[in-house]
Amino acid sequence: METKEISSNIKNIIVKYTFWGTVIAAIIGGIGAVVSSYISILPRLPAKEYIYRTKVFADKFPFASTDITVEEGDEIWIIVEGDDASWDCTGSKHTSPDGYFDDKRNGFYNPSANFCELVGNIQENSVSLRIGTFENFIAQTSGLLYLGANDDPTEDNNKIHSYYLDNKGQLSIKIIVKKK
Ligand SMILES: [Ca+2]
Repeated sequence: METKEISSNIKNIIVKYTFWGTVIAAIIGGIGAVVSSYISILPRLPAKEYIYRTKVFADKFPFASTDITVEEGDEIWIIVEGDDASWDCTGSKHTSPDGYFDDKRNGFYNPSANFCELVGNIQENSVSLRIGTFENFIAQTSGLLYLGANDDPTEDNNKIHSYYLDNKGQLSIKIIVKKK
């Protein structure tokens, strides 16, 4: 009788220790799993993104700075806000930020873009950009981002940039810069 009771108590103690041992092992294992999952998540965290809002005026030349400095390799989205956004580069004919359809002219600020298309450049190297209503690109140079309307920048009758003077309207622009 005596022997049986003792062995029974020992068995209970062993069971108790085994139970807590399993719990502690599970907790340590759990912490380890959490830590390792964080380590695997870290390299996949999203890169830093900056969102800006600005206005661009059709009659402004030289173009106004957006005060946004981009760096070579940054991914950039330029989005004109508003479904019916429009401006005017003739004084009498509105157009979307994509400009007057298929109206490209030599001597314009950007000859490969439509007349009155939203265009821009990145200073100091002055890399020219076609934007229109929406554009997504990787910056090929570093510098300040300038935006404006594509029109004729030549001087006329001693009036500086007179072809910009009849332009009307402005666009609300959202710019997203995702750092490389
Ligand atoms: Ca004009």
